[in-house]
Amino acid sequence: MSDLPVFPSGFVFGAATASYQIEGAAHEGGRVPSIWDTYCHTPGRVDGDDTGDMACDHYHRYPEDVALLRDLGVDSYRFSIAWPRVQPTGSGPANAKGLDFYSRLVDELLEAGIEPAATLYHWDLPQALEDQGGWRVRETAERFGEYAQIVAEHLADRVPRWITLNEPWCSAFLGYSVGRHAPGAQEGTGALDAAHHLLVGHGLAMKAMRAAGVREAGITLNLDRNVPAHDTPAGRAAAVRADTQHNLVWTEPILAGRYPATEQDTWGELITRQDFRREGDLDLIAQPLDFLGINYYRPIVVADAPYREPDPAHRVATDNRYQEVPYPDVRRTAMNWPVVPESFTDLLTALKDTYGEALPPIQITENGSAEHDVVDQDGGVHDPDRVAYLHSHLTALRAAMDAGVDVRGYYVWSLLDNFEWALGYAKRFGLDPRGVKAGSAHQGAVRVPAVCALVVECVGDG
Ligand code: IFM
Repeated sequence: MSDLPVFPSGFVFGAATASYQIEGAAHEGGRVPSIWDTYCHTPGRVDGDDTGDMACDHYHRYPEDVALLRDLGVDSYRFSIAWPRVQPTGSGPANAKGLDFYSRLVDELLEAGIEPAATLYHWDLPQALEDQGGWRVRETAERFGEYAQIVAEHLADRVPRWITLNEPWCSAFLGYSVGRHAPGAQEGTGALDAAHHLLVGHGLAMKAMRAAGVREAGITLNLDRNVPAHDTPAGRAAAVRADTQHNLVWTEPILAGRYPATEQDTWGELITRQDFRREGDLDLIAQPLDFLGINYYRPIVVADAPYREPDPAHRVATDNRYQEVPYPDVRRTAMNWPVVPESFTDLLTALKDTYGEALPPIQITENGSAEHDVVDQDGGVHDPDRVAYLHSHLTALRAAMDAGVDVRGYYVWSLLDNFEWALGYAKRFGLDPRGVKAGSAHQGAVRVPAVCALVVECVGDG
């Protein structure tokens, strides 16, 4: 490809996955159920009643997957550690077999010349902790700090880059308000408690990782670009409420050491009770980061709307007087997400404008697209839509860097087609079609490596 953007030498290109989405081996090596096992095994929760029981069988096939990464030519691999494998009930001593699995994976990566980047929490909370209140209760944050200590002490010498939480928005709001992610709750204050305890857990994990001597530590947020549908005072205020719920609830405490000034307008009566916040929490949450991880996929257009539930006693935390409206006239991915690469540039430059020097270097820890891939007559998946998506988003990323945003790396989501949460296996984000359902036309297909070429060709020495 001739018009590929060129990135500075030292810029990290990688691919990402998450434990429950690829590992399988749900009952092996001492692993016990997480909230996602429970959720998937509750009929009707996940499309097709799919589960992560087997997923891509990465637990057994990780050497093949590391070989794929090596052939792809990436510098780094971002994976997540399953808490219920390492500390099955979420407290007490470590499970040696669980730690050993990740130790073997890390060694295999290092031998292949690939830098490991580990996420401590990509949503698989031990079910035993959910039974005691889950993220609604502060004890879960404390347990998370202890788990972080166990893992970091074991792997800090070989894993240079660490991420505390992946997309806490999904854990708090999809999990405890929308109910479309495990544990499937639909609550008001419970979800706000969860958001705060995730932040506290992040702070405790940062402390534990620093004590264990990790080289680089940060958090990954799925920041959204919330665009007002109408350029009116009401339309702009609705976009600010969406921004508060999606972004500011995390970026304000983490980057600026304060709670969002707009939280009262966003949550009204639900945020009046603040006993979940303790003195000293903001200092814990706002510890310096070595990088901010950002997962970015699409913009969201929002319009002003009344509460869906007028009675605050029955209102969920994501009912904030706005509604999403369709993005006009653009291509959509198989997730029905609009493809608007320039909004990626806008998100990053706006973040820089807002936080200035307080914004740490950025790692794009996920970006990619699910597409309606077709297996061609030659048995290959030629991926034109995914190639176009990645190409345009890498160009948009480079534009943000040219505008002064300090971005150090980019990880494609995802290495493998895998378990896409409540949507099961129907949505394919992978550079490799491993995680497809048995019997699907995609089984055994070979992905033509245009995407791979795209990733490695972008590195120049500018
Ligand atoms: O598959 C997910 C991933 O687990 C978290 N970020 C978004 C991806 C695509 O939906």
